[in-house]
Amino acid sequence: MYLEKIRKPNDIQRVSPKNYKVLAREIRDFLIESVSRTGGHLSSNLGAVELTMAIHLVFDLTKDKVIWDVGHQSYTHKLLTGRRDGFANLRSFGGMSGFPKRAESPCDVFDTGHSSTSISAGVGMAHARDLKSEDYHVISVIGDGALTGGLAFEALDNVSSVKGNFIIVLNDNTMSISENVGGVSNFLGKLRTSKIYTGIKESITGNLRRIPSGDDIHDVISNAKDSIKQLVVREGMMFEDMGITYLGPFDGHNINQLVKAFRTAKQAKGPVLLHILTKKGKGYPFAEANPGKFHGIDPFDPNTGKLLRQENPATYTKLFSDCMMQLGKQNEKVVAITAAMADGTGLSRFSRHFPERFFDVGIAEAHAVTFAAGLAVSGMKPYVAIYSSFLQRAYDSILHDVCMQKLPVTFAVDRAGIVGKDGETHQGVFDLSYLTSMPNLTVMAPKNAYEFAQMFLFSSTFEGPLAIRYPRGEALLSYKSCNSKIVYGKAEVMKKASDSTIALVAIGSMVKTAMETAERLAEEGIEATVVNLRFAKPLDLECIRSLKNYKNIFTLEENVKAGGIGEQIAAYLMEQRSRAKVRIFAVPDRFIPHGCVDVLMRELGLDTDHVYEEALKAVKGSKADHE
Ligand SMILES: Cc1ncc(C[n+]2csc(CCOP(=O)(O)OP(=O)(O)O)c2C)c(N)n1
Repeated sequence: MYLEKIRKPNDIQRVSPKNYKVLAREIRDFLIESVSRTGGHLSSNLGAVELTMAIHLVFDLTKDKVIWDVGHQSYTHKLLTGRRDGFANLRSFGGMSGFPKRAESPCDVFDTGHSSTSISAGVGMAHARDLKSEDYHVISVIGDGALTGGLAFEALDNVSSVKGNFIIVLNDNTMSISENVGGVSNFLGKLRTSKIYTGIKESITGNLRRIPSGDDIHDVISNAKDSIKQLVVREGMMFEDMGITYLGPFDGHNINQLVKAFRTAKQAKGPVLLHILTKKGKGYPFAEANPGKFHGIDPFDPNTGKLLRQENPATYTKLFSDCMMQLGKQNEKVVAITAAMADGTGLSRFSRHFPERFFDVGIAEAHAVTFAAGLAVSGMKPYVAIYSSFLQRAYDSILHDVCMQKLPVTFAVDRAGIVGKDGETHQGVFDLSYLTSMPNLTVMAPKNAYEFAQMFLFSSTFEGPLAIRYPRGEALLSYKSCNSKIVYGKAEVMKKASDSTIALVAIGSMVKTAMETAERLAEEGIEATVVNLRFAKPLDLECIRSLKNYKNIFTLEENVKAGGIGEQIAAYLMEQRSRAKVRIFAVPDRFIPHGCVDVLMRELGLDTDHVYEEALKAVKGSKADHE
């Protein structure tokens, strides 16, 4: 076992070249076995094994800096920097993160999770190095999917300002989570397959084969560059014209070729782009055949590739898929937009039935929203489905392009609230705050599956900007009987107490917690009023005013406290001169790490047990005050 001998950064450099292939196989076997137990990102990691090994063989990971775009492909990097034991608790609370974390290792130089940041951060690091006259290499590893993000292009535009060595590794597997689409993908496709490109490839490999060590390397690079300049296809010239030396494409599973390519790139002055072709899921037939399924996967049987726990069909995402089918059939103006997440958001079915009304714009959330604004201003009825944390990318587009012009765009904000194992970068806990701060935007959150469907029905005739936020996972089927008709801006009173001891005012997923708390209080002979807000904006002020004389008002939301519904309700009650003791249950002012949703909710004090205990204390406290 060569992998066992790798206990710290640079240990891989002691492995003899003749054993590289065996080590690659060991890494793949380890990853498949380990991810099959814990779940995690598999396909992208299997594709990046040789690429990562080559980086670790050529660079000094104790000082050179590698930035992993998105970071979901960094498992081999974790293994090669001595974190093998961490895989036993990958992505569980207190365990190792599934993404690069500076707090986890000095070899993780930049935290990632959201796409397309690596070149920007790399350009910054390279400039800092040069300004401080320091000596290390900066390498940004970006996928062809992440390259569709606008931020990556903004960085490319700025790359030529770097005078020292800066390496961009383009890990091109033709896939985003699913098939990569759009102009960038077409452009890379041409670069991969053009006849002239074969000439370049041979020419470069020829040069690489001749690469000696030491000073002669510069001649080799300039020879390689000249031959590229002569032979490069128009597409490769795009990088060259931006001041970036284009080298490639290279076979991303040929470790010896990759090592040579990195050695060449390491010697270059200024920015170099290495175009590396990989296969997503490489070396595990089930993942090669279905890379999308194994992109991010729950625990599975490694022998069959089957999930250990069958997926629950009744997720909110699945319901959204059903709603979109219905809306698409009813109204031919309905169009659906995703930013490279057709499967994740549930839009795949819509895309098959209404291909001409479906748009995958790539990992480009801001563009997705402004594009939707363009569709809406021209008479279409766009639905933009984006996960809560990724929608942060589109803040200004929602505000400036949709809300200011009151355009009828509906945002399906999936994965809102605590999402669990992807951790800090993926928790969807800011949307209620930033969305409710936007004039003209209506913001709703359903308590259960039935209300979810009603809200999308409501959206079909609604004529302004609208966001519907809902959590990851299973859709709640309880409280069916509580479903009153949705009226704009109106909350639903689910339980009305005969006294004014305590009211629980909740939104979305937290309505269940409020109802469970009320049921347990009832067992103690305490009556509680429960309000399901439905609308985070506009808040039902009439309903909130009616609670003004309550002794205790608890607000519950799966969102940060700052700017959330609790603070807004408390401010309103204060204006109304209410004497109620308001207690806000919300996500605290810190980034929430990875872990199971239940565990995290307990940690945050947002579980029923905690709310109930606090409610009991509050009620007893107010009785004591009274006596
Ligand atoms: C801003 C943002 N939007 C969406 C995602 C979800 N996402 C994670 S990985 C991925 C695809 C990345 O494709 P690529 O860069 O080609 O890497 P690969 O997985 O193919 O190696 C997407 C869309 C994200 N992480 N960040």
